Amino acid sequence: TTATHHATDAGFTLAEEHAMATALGAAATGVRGANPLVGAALLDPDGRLIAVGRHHGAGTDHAEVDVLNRAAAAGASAEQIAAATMVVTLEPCNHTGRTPACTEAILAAGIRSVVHAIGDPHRAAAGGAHRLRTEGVEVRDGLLADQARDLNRRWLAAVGTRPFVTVKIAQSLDGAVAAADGTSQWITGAAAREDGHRMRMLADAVLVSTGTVLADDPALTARHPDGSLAARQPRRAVMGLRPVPADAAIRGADGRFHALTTRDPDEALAGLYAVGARHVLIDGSPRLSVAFARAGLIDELVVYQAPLLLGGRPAFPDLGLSTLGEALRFEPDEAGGGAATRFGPDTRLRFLPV
Ligand code: AOF
Ligand code: ZN
Repeated sequence: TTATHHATDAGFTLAEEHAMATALGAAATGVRGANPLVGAALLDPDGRLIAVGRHHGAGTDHAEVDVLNRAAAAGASAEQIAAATMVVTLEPCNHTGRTPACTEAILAAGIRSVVHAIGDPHRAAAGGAHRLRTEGVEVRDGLLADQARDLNRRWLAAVGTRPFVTVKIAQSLDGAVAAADGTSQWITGAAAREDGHRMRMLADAVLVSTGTVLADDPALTARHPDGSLAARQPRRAVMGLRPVPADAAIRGADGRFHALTTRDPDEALAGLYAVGARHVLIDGSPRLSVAFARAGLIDELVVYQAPLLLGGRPAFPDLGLSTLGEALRFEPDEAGGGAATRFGPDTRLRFLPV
């Protein structure tokens, strides 16, 4: 009847396509980590947007639950919600993980029509479309699938087999993470360091090399600016063949310390995956940064760049490359509020490998 009801070639309405684009935009405002970036929108039968939602990070509401809550908060009635089409960038999950299954939330809301962009390849969570169809819900998929796949391309490559890997670095303008004598406290200012602690709090495990433990003795806890411990703490992991001193700060007393006696990135990730870590943060450990870069295992690179020239020790020593053609290339990651963000005098830069 109206333009919004005009079906596209692939069997989607223009309104659904617009809603999916909106959901993709909402998804991209999230922060990468253990879970994919996911967005959702609810469309009324006339193709009007009722609400937009997104996933806010591991352990919090999934996008489908978020958009249902927002619709209700915006004043939509139960009848209006039941009559809506759920448009979501990832197949609704069919498992109770850290949060309840989205399929059950969709069914409980009485929704009879779902459009999603791509399937959920995570075996534990998959099967949502099948489950919904079994209950008589019309499920269509493939709308803007290329964009949805691209948004989570590194997560899709890792899911179900190994943790998502973030490498975080605090460096000078000339790419040094320590002076020639090894001093490195502090290259970046208080605001950047606070953001770095927030990253630790969101990760499942913080990983460094035995070399870093022996040189710096880091605690690797997530702390507030006043030095107190954050409510959520990552596991603290060290990898390498040298023994970790009995009094090393990383050991702590809370049982969250893991020693991985290997120099192989794949083995270390398998060890962390086995204890439940789905997002590993390699925090200022140059040797590990190099090992993971060479293994193609950096899913996200976060660089805090401070305005000073230091000479000294590079963030990535001995990458083993000799020509420009061999360079490991990255592209700016616009997700999570943008590829470049100022923290006081410092700049946080986020990249994804090309
Ligand atoms: C959805 N909607 O918004 C997201 C989904 O145990 P959890 O709660 O952390 O669930 C994580 C898994 O759920 C994740 O690996 C992926 O398969 C799926 N993510 N699914 O329906 C969402 N973020
Ligand atoms: Zn879900």
